[in-house]
Amino acid sequence: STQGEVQTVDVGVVGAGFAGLYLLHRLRKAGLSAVALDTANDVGGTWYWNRYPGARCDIQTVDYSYTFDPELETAWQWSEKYATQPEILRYLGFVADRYDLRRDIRFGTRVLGAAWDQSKERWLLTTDKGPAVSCRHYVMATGCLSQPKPPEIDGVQDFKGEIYFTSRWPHDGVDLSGKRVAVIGTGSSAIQSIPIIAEQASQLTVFQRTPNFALPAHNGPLPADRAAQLAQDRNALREQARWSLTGVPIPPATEFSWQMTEAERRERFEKLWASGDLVGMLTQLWADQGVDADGNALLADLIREKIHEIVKDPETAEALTPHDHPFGAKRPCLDTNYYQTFNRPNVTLVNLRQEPIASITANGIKTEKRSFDIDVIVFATGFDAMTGAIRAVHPIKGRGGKSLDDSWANGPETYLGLTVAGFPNLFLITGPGSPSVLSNMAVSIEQHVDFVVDRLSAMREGGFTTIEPTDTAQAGWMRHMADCSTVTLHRLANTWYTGANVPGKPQTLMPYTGGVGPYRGICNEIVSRGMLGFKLTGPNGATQC
Ligand code: NA7
Repeated sequence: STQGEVQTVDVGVVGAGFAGLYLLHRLRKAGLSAVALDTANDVGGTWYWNRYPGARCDIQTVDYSYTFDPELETAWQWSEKYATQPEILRYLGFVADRYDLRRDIRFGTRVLGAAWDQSKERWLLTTDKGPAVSCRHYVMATGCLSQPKPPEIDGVQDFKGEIYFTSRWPHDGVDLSGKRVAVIGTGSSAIQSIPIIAEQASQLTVFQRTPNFALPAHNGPLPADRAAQLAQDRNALREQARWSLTGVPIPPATEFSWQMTEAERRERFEKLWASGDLVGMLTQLWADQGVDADGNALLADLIREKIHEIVKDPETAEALTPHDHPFGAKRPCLDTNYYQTFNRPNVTLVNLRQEPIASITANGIKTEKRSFDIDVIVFATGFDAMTGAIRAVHPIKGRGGKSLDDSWANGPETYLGLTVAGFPNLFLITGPGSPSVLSNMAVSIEQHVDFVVDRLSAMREGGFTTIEPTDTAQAGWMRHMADCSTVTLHRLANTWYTGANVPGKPQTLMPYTGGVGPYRGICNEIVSRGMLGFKLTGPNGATQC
């Protein structure tokens, strides 16, 4: 109901992307009233904004899909192994229509701040448009890579040409033909867009700070074997994904690198290189590649060799070759003709490790050694990952007016990456402390949404109105996070996983590295042990577990 300036619902949701849409569907089925607010003018979240040329999924799209409704799964067919952004956005629109979700979404609306009112046991979300929202439960479904990072380069405001961010690409596209284009950054967004921009621009100059590992996607129609497997036993495949390490139904390697001859290792590698499967390369080569620096180096060297084979100019090849981090410790990419693009006569790589950008000027970009005349600058400079979009709602004030900024001054602290001590009835979908960006997001999102909605239903049945993790449980989870992070190699790279890409951001490995299946097992066990680590209160009393 909307009374005066306040809309009153059971659950207030921020975000109408993959997570927000499924959440609305499940909440409605559970008989809970909800509204989702999104700054965008339509559904889609990250797939609404990231419309840069070449934007695609890099998990096979049959796996990057909702699995909650078998009928939905047969009603929608993906056209490619790795779907494009427009196709994924159409899919999310299709889902919104099919379950009639748009009527519960307020588009073009930013949530400005959120405050917990202890006397009412409700959150109040203030907005920049329309009524504020009073809700019992407040769910951030804001995504992990949705808050763009500012350019952080002097002189941007002096530039007279056009400026675009891959993460905010204009909806009617950009005509780059005949233009001198600069791309700043060589992360996934850059690696996907550079080959296409190079075909349109008269001249493309790529400004690279850190080289990244990329594998060929070998995109094409949905592979026949996967289609057949799915048709035969969809449920078993989905269940396998849910209990896997990464949320993708492929078995990890069990043999170690040292159990193979060099020839055997190379053969396995060549097979995976030809298969065009990022998760495959991350998990199926040999068992020690993600956990042991030596096992990893054997793989990284094979990719380095490939880069030198593809890129003709040896100096450019070497500049494109990562030496600073283990493969997989920074998010590797899936590409279509990325390295090949540097063989084009109209493409130049500028190695910022040798000549950092001094400033952006009216006509272009100046490094410490050279000046480049540029018509269009494309910033593919990434995101304030995992915490940026959560903290963009500012302030979030929990019990006793305590702000999330204070609680997270040394980095995000959560219980299960889902809840925060001192912030009753707040849930973070795929928040820091959960597998999130180290997994197939579709699988992790469904698991979190199911957990939240099942818990809210159980609370209603049990007569509880608030839920909050204890300080002890949260400290224990952070300890477990730290323990898990010593096992994998992610801690050995400065990346957006650790907050290193944002100046001044506290550095801590934010995603949970214990794996999707083990994480699911922990969540299930917490439920079966009477909500271990949570405190629930309500008119019927309180329980501290
Ligand atoms: P990423 O992966 O964070 O990439 C951003 C790139 O921009 C990366 O190469 C950065 O270099 C570079 N960068 C950032 N700031 C600067 C400045 N100031 N100067 C020069 N270069 C800079 O973001 P993406 O959008 O490509 O991908 C994000 C994820 O989305 C992707 O992994 C998929 O999971 C989907 P750095 O490495 O920090 O030296």
